[in-house]
Amino acid sequence: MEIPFDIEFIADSFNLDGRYVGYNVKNDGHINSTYVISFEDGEGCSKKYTLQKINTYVFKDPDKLMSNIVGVTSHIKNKLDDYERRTLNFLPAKDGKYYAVDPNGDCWRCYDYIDNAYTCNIIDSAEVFYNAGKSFGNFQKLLSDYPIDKLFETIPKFHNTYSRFNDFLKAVERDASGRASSVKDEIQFVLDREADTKVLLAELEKNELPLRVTHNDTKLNNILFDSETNEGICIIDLDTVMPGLSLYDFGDSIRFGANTASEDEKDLSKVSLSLELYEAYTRGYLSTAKKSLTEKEMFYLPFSAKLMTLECGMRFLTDYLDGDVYFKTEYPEHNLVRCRDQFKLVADIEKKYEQMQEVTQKAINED
Ligand code: GN1
Ligand code: MG
Repeated sequence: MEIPFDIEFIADSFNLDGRYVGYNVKNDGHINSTYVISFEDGEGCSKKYTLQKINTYVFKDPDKLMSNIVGVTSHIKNKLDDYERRTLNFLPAKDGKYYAVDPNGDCWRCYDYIDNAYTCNIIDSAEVFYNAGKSFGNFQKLLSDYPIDKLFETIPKFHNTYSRFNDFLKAVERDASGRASSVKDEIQFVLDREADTKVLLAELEKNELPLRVTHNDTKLNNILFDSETNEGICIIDLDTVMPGLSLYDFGDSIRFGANTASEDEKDLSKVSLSLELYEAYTRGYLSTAKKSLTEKEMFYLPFSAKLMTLECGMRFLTDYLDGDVYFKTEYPEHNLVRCRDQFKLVADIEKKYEQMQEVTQKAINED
């Protein structure tokens, strides 16, 4: 585990009430490092905050990043009465900026911790996944009138799958880690699907699919669920909120949440697409988002699940070839395990594609 810089010292860059008590590490994401810090007032009351080190290798411009996030959370806040538990509340540092820089040059941000809520990495209840779909559908709806031109592209071409494909080809060519010869089957798996990487981009170019404000990282563990009601209350990890296709968000949710195994399961026989979970998410998502979606967007829902899974697997493989420079890894083959997991899921989606189309049509017709 990474040894954090003095957390108390960093916390002191923000105006936080009470006396610092300690911190816990949160191990959810592959990009940023997250700590929950506790404070206490004189009378035994405690208050928690989330302190997060921004990964500036991935997000090169923290000012633009925080401008997007504060803009979007303020927009949501203005629309909701019970916003305290429904959107993140970022706290300015003492100098007024929404992040603080430590003596090592690392950037940190801080927001109120939302209590009595949980995140999940794997789901076995269709009801919770229905609620996940409802939450991301609602997020899309809340931001449907957010001015797209106020958003910075924090990671250019983030879900441009064809551009990701070309990055992958370059990584194969460079072979920086000397691993390319050991992953020939995985490389071929991607090459066989080059045509898929261009489908949605071609529709966007023809104006057949609309550009929207999207989250772009709609993993199940980016939703906070209420501990009592299991309702999805708050969407978190807003770093990649950018202009995008609604299909990126739908597809990425299915990729992660409708997998019967975790994203880094080594036993590939456990990896498959659960049609039951696919159906639950689709119904939940359409219950909140359907009115704002076009026919074409709905037509591509099953395809987006395949595409986002392929893209993510390709990114893990690219990073494996590059020598694990982007995603946090816990052991040397971690990115390869993740890649194989994603490709197994792509293959299973291809097998179940017609059934996914039928389920989707049924959910569209439902009202
Ligand atoms: C990263 O930060 P986290 O773990 O929620 C990544 C996503 C990938 C995901 C794969 C900024 O998300 O794009 O889909 O890992 N985020 C970034 O699990 O690259
Ligand atoms: Mg996350």
